Amino acid sequence: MGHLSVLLFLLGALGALAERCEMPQVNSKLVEMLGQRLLPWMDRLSLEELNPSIYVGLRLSSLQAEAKEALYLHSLKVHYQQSLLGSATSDGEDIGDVQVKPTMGQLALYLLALRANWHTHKGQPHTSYYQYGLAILALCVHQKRVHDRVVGKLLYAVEHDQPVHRGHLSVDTAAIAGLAFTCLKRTDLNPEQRERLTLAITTVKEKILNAQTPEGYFGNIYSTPLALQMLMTSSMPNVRLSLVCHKARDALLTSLQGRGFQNVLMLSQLLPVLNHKSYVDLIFPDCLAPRAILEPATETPPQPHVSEAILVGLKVSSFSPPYKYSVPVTAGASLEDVLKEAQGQGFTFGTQASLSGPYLTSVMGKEAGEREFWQLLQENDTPLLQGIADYIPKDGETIELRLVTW
Ligand code: B12
Repeated sequence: MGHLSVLLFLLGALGALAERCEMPQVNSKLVEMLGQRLLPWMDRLSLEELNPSIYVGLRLSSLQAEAKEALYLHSLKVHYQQSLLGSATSDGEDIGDVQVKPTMGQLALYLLALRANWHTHKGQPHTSYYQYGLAILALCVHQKRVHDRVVGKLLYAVEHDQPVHRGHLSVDTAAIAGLAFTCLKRTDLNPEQRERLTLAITTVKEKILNAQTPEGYFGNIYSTPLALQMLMTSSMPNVRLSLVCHKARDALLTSLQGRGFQNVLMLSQLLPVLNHKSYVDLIFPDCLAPRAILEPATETPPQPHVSEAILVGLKVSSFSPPYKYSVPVTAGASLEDVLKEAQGQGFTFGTQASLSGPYLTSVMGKEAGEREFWQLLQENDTPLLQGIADYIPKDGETIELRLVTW
């Protein structure tokens, strides 16, 4: 055997060891049903409800909302251009409840949305690493080079294990950083960082894989879509990636049977995965891929038994004396409904609209400060995996609101 044949043989053998994270085909009816949950949001064009993540998720899915997509993108452009012009002149002042200046992450999602509009081909911490990574990713898919120092900061964070939240690795943050690194590697926009990028991509993947739970999730149910987006981007030697990803997919599919993916932002991160796509595919979007036209859902979802009255405990220990009250609500009420109901009983709270829904910003007049947030906890000190609008408390359950640092 000549040297070349030996080399080819060795490469072949290595290739055989390297496994890819491939998502097996998902039932198209299920995908359609998930898309139908997004569809009504395409008609919500008010400033508060516009959400660039929805547009990106749909465009990377196997579904399309025809003319609604163009109108949605147009509304995004009008809103973001106005708010950017506004922020240039008003220095990010708030007008009523509406924040004029978009955050780095919202801007990043907007840039991803512009890129996801591949028919026209037209077309940046005092922040979390998630939004920092999202911004680098968004600029990268637009093939806009950022300074090595900017990339270096995110690389350093991953190399030194910084995207952690209260002692735990934030899988979502690691995944977004990994997607940004993958994009930078593919576009070779920062050639000086090539080696560090390659190593950091491997580090992120290993961290995500180590975070797999016995059920199959990476981190938790809601970080799994972004984790899968990241794992799907390339093969890994010596890792049973396909097995690992199958397990994650099965866990996701099981959760889809329940109330798992009601949140529209979560859906927008999941749909690309079910279509074997990641945000990195926005470097070269596949304009020719067929996408099924979404029709509104005809079946009405089963209505909960609304008449049943339940009691939900509400606890705020951050005050002395601590606040504790049993709130009467009807079964199926959200945690937000519980908070509203408690308002008549000496309780007050404030929220701010976000892409994930209403975010609890203040409790009993106490605003969460810089790097603080009002955490939502179950009795055994377990943080809720859903926000106030999505979480449906059970009869007799007590929810604690606790001011913590992040
Ligand atoms: C960073 C982050 C946080 C930070 C936000 C602070 C900050 N200034 O960055 C902190 C640690 C405070 C946080 C808190 C919570 N978070 Co959080 N968070 C994220 C993360 C990693 C990125 C969000 C982001 O920057 N998006 C990009 C920008 C452009 O969008 P944005 O809308 O402008 O971002 C704002 C909102 O997302 C808001 N926010 C952050 N988390 C949550 C959660 C909910 C439910 C809502 C309504 C808003 C919200 O803070 C962002 C910055 O202002 C996402 C991961 C993901 N996959 O999306 C999880 C994520 C959104 N969070 C989640 C959860 C569950 C929570 C908590 C409810 C946890 C708890 N038990 O208390 C709380 C919110 C409680 C409340 N007060 O309402 C889940 C939501 C799942 C779901 N079903 O919707 C996610 C997906 C993480 C996960 N995998 O479990 N979070």
